[in-house]
Amino acid sequence: FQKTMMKRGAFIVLEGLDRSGKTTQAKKLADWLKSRGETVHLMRFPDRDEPFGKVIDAYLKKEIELASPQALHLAFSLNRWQKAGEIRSLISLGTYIVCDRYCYSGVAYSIASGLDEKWVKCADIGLPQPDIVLRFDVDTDVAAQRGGFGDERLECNELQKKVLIEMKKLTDERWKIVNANDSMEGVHNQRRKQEEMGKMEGEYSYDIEKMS
Ligand code: 2DT
Repeated sequence: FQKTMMKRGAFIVLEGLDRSGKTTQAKKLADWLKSRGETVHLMRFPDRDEPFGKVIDAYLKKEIELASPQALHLAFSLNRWQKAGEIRSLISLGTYIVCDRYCYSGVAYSIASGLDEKWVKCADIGLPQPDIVLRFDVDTDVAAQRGGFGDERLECNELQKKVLIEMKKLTDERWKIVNANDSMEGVHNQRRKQEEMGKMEGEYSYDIEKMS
């Protein structure tokens, strides 16, 4: 008998500080992949439409309080777990997922906010693992020129510096660093070259082993 083989897609995560331009770049990357004939699904975390994401959204907008930073951390993680099945099936159907933030933001922000590193990493173990993580690095003065912070919680310079330190600690060989100080097009071209290096063809594992 003949077995039909379907090409798997890929799971591409963009991480970086606020105002590093990753949301814009996620869209540009998605358009570029589409222009090459791929099926692409844009995703972002927190996904503010999902039930736990609605709680996160209300908290970030200072509409509600949460009883503990641990509760907030778990809400961010639950928000991802709610999407885990969808991520797996989209990839197995050949879709490219371009995802603005993932568990690395979860871990980095929570550790930067003072939570225990070991505890923080547990909640995300077993989530679908990205094929590649692009880290958008931006200097704080360049970021400042791109406009001020909004009104949401977690938007403050002091926290951002700590987040960057934690994010760097999570960086391993699957990550690519993008110099996000460049212009919008410059950043896009850097990142495109990285995709063309063929990093996304490797074996795929669902477990975030590195985080255990
Ligand atoms: P956006 O500005 O990208 O919507 O993010 N955050 C995000 C966490 O603290 N933990 C997480 O797991 C995730 C995904 C980063 C809103 C803020 O939420 C932070 C900024």
